[in-house]
Amino acid sequence: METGRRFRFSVASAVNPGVNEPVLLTEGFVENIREAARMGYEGIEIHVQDPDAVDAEQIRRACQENHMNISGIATGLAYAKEGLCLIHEDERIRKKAVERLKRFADMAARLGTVLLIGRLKGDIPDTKNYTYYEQMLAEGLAEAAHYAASKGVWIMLEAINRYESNYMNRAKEIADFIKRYSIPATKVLMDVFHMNIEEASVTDALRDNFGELGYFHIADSNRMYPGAGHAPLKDILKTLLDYGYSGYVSLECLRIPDGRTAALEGIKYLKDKTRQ
Ligand code: LER
Ligand code: MN
Repeated sequence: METGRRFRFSVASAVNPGVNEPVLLTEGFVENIREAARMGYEGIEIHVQDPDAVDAEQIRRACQENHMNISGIATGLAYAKEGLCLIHEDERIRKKAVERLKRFADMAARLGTVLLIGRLKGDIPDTKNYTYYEQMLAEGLAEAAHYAASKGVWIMLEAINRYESNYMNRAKEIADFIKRYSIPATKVLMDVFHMNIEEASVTDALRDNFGELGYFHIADSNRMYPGAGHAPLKDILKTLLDYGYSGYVSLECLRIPDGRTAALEGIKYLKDKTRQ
């Protein structure tokens, strides 16, 4: 088994996020990039509501100057702040969600990164009509994914817990959905916080679905920084090492006691537990 670390660490960031958004660096984009680099992260994840309101060129330059990469652009703020959703009853809102994803894909292409989609898949209002909504999700996502693929951009579809989205909460369900509907250029985003709620075993789910894994969110069981809870993080990191994972492991957790401390404690733990 290969054990050298091929994956890179990144940290979630946003400008002026809500108190419970799981992002750690919360100044302007440029300052967040500098701070992540100073802390020893190899990438930074940016949470954005509307890509048209963001200066992507400034972000690109800041990355270049600080030898940093954007690990991914998270899209959930478009759901949290505007209610955009791929299975909304109102067709105009569904269309707006797809159009927004295309603009996100343009931004991702400019920054050489991927799109992270989780909350935009929304809640099924009537689970008796499950297939109807699943098909609706597949239709919207396929349109966005075809557009993204034409720009060379991949989508990472996240398995999020039942309290944030009431369907497809486990890694295998996301992987099966992508295959069943032949959604192009799309892989699975696994997040320890959600997996700890939904999976029988986080490490088994990771192993069983490793072939479909494209991006990984890390936090401890209580969504605090790694080392502050009881998730089996040592086993999880060992599995990622053993399987030769080569994507990003991105720290997405709560600002407890504060974002800076959590980001510093997190990178210390992650580097320590993956040192060869
Ligand atoms: C987004 O990556 C995520 O994990 C959600 O739980 C944010 O609320
Ligand atoms: Mn996540």
